[in-house]
Amino acid sequence: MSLEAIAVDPVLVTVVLPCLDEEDSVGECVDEALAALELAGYRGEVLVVDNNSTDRSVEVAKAHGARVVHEERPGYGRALRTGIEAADGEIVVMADADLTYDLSKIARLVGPIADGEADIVVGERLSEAPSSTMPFLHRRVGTPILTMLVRRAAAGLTVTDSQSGYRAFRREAILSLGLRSTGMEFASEMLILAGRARLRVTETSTGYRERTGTSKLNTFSDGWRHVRQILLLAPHLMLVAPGLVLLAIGAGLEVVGLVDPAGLAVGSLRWQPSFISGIALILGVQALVAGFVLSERQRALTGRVRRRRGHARASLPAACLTTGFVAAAAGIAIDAVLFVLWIHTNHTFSRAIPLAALAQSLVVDGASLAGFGLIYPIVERGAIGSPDDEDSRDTQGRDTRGRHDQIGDSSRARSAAGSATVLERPPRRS
Ligand SMILES: Nc1nc2c(ncn2[C@@H]2O[C@H](COP(=O)(O)OP(=O)(O)OP(=O)(O)O)[C@@H](O)[C@H]2O)c(=O)[nH]1
Ligand SMILES: [Mg+2]
Repeated sequence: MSLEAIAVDPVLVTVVLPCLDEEDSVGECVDEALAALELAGYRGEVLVVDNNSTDRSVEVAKAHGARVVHEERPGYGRALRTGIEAADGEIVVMADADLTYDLSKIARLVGPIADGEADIVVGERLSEAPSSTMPFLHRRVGTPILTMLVRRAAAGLTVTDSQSGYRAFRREAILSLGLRSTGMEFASEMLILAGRARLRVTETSTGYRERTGTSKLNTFSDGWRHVRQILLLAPHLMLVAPGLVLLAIGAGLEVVGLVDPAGLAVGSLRWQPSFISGIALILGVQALVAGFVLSERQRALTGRVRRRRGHARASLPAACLTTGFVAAAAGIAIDAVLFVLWIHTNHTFSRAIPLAALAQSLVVDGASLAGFGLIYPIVERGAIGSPDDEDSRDTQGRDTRGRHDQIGDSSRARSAAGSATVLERPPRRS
């Protein structure tokens, strides 16, 4: 093929395969992907992203015609981010190098994107996967729960398998999301941010095959990384909403305790709701405070700080400090009254228990709120008197700390061709 022909006919599809010690399967994956691209008539390449594999993965991948990128820093998400940045194609397909995804079905994923009908197409695994391909815990517990959370965090996304690692997308659209995760939680982060950016996300069934070689997935630590990622991106979902529910339950049970101080009859026993009410009120406030802190950090990192609301936010710590002191003082006052009544009367005051529970919640919640109001402005500004305080905000007041390490960052893209990442191209297949 002449140089002119290559110039007018650029690579359309890059298949990115993160690879860590997959010598037994990576070659077959590369073959399958190249054959599928050829069959579909797409000009394409296969890009294997290696993370210091200790076996012959790199050698095998190159021998089968893949371009290989070395990423020094570990992690599935990190490898994919490097691969997407290094991809030549305007459409990227991501998959595993372990033969689980049927790469002969690449056209099903690429087609809607090439036709301009979607920005991301997810290869759904569960409906056509034999039960032997996935542990029960992943299929019936982990994937459905994470998918439910991802869908809610992404506002309106309709995918049924958020944990599939077989996806095709417009490279530019994904770069514009500024993905930052380094591990398996990359899969959740991509869909949540894509949903929020109103990218067109669709799904097509691609099945799932039994893995060759050893899994790199750790059910619990990687599961937790997903949950943590969703928590950070959607604190309203996992902290603010549960916090409000707990507050409502706590307040409701406190009223029940005051109305009927003898407690509720449960069979031959009586249940005193004041204790659980105190716990719910305390946990509810803690969840709200944590949710607020996380959503503020999230807004700052994504630059979604609006000037008009900035004043309301600035006064919030002061409001928390005042409310906290008032609540704690009210709790102490109730305790003092109960103490005086206890000293001066010889019988137990019937509403003493619900009132003592309320006083306890007010003191703990008040102290938490006041502590938050006191500490938050200091934490938000960074170290007290830090000379970098001013430097960490850009001209629109956005927090720029930590923003360098995200996909699509141009300086990082440049370094990808430099020290951390070394690109190696095999001779092009004719
Ligand atoms: N480059 C690189 N690749 C990784 C890393 N961790 C995992 N991979 C690759 O990413 C893909 C996904 O990892 P898997 O172990 O298959 O995880 P999984 O698909 O969630 O789990 P299984 O269902 O057991 O396959 C595989 O091709 C791995 O070789 C890493 O740290 N660096
Ligand atoms: Mg896999």
